[in-house]
Amino acid sequence: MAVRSFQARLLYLLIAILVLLDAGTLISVYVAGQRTLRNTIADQLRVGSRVLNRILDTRASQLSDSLRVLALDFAFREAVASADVPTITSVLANHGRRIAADAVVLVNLNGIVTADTLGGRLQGRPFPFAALLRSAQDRGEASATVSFVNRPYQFVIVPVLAPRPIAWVCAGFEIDDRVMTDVRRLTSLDISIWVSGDDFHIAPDESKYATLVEALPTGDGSRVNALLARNLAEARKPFLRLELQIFVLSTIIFIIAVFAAVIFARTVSHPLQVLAEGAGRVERGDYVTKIVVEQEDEIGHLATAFNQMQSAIATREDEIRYQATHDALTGLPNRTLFLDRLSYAIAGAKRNVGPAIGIIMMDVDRFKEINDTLGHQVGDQLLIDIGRRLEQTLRQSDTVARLGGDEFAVMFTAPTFKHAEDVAARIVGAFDAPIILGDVSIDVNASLGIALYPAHADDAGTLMRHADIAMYDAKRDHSGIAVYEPGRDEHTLRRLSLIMDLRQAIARDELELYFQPKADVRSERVAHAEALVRWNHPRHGVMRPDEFIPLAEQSGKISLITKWVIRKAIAQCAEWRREGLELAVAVNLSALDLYDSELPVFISGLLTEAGLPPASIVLEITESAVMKDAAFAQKMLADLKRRGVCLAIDDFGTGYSSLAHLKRLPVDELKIDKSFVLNLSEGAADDLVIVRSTIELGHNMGLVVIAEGVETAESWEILKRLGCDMAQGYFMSKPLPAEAFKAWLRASRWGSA
Ligand code: G
Ligand code: G
Ligand code: MN
Repeated sequence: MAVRSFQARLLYLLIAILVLLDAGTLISVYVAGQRTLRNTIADQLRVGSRVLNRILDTRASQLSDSLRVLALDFAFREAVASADVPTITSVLANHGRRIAADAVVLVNLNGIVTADTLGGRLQGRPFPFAALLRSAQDRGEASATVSFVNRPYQFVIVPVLAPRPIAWVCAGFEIDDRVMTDVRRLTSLDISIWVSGDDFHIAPDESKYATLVEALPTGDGSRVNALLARNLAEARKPFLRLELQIFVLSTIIFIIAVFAAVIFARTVSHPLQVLAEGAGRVERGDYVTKIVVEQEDEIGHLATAFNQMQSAIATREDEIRYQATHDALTGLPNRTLFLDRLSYAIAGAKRNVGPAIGIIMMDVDRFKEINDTLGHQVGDQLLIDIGRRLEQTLRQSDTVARLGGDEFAVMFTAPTFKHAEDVAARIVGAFDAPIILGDVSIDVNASLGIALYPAHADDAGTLMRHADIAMYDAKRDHSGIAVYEPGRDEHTLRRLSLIMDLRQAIARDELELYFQPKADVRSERVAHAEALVRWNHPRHGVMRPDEFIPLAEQSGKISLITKWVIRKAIAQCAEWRREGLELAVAVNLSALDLYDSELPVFISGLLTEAGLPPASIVLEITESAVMKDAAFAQKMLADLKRRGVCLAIDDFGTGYSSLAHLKRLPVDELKIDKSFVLNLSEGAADDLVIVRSTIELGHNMGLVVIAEGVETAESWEILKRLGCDMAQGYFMSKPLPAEAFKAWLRASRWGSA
């Protein structure tokens, strides 16, 4: 806006200058024109006056000439000499008519009129124009303009010579229209002549005429005046044309100049406008778009300075925004930013019907104590490390924030309820290992409150409040994790608290191995014992792996458990051996264990340590685990096989193994899943076909085939008939604790060697 008005002001200024210039030119042209006009008219009038005088002079001398001819006429002279008045009068009349004189008078040397053509009106009287006569006496002849019978006249007087003057002859001519016409013709002036004292008077309109009044010389009392007048309109005509031309020309120049001024104003104001737009962009928060002014002048420098200022503002604003949205200690987003992102995520989820969002609020237990006993520096460092662990536990796209004090919050997409639990479990898992600060080892326990969008709240603020409530529930119940009330079903809570408990299970020695016999079908003797883990939970009692192995897998605990089981199984195997029980012990591996590349070395190491032949350990891997990443599993199994460990495919028939893959796997045993075996004794024809063909398949591939889930003697018999190598099931024994297993084996017919 300001720039536009600058451009306008510049333009107005330029146009004003142009208008002044133009007006000045026109005015001076007009003034000069007027002056010239005035001078010209004055000249014309002066010239007119001269012309009039010249015409009168010429006329006078012409009249004198013709009068002289009369004066020389012999008969006339004789008549004068003889004072023959009638003859004289007749000659005067004749001659006067010839020369078109209006009056002819003969004057004697005494100045008395002796004859006239006026009917003797002047006869005997003194000649009325004494001055004229005197002048003629002085110079020989004379002429004058006079007032005669109140009319303007020209009178000439010449002597009658014989040879000396004997009289004067005088002729008068009225100054009539012919004189005026001559003057008008020669000067383009209007003229009128009158006798003063006469009422004859033209009153020329001064606005239309320029006039000059001339008193013609008479030499006698009365006056003859001539008025010369110039028509102003006419006189101005050429000037008007010139002025019009100049006006048109200057108008054209003016229009061109205005165009030029507009272009100039734009040129000058455009870079300013660009600067103003740039400033406007900065005001709107655009710190990226630079000003482009390709000028080397002051405006160019201004643009450069402006761009630098823009970057500086951007940097500073970034800093300020960072400080405003981040926690100074940990560098994590603060409550403001967390709330912001949460609102944004919820808005996005609402719009796109996107995935649900989960938040977890976490409060470090007994942080105040830690702070008070170990000092603020340790406390600060602890908070930093906690933030770091949280970040490492979560995905890059998740948000970890410090809300203040010892309170943290995380936000993540939670497509399912279970997903949120997994995240909580992972967080708990992240603090299994103590945080080491200098020479202090700090066990971090925290209370976690979970709340989900859209299940628990519709907006960010409410969701955070709900997570907060859940967190205090967790603190109060010492449950570690709590979900906001409406979603707090038994199952979830149990799972979550189990995850918490699992951390301590190994340390508190709550895990135990049970053993179930695998008997050789032909010899009817126990050949292997399958180790099956149990968890003696302080509150829930003996727990089966189906319930806690998946939790261990989710919370990253599975490899710890697998290693514990393997160590325990090998130890048990070695112990039995020392006691004279030669049994191979089977251990179940989780699908995740196949990714633990340390496992083969770990197992070999333990076997060597225990002094056991590698084949005394059988590793059972489910068919689906093997098929999940067949190439990877194959490598892992090959490694284990090279080390002499026995391998079995567990739950065979439940997955979809490709025979091609199966053929390539370096396994020794095939365990037919119990779902095909359990109903064999009830004459399930389908199962019989499957079991029979599986046994044949296994044998064709050179594998030992074992059936699990053998509960009856009939099933046993069928398997024996089908040529199955080994059997496992309640028909022989349920899984038993190590001591019970040993006792059973000693007492049972399956064990007596
Ligand atoms: O016998 P029981 O009902 O406890 O076994 C249930 C399931 O748990 C079985 O499929 C068995 O393979 C699995 N299982 C038992 N012990 C372990 C173990 O130590 N590790 C793993 N990964 N699975 C086990
Ligand atoms: O890992 P595997 O799937 O082989 O584990 C064997 C599982 O089968 C254990 O949970 C064990 O308790 C169970 N089991 C063993 N024998 C029998 C049986 O005869 N009947 C039934 N129903 N379950 C059995
Ligand atoms: Mn098994």
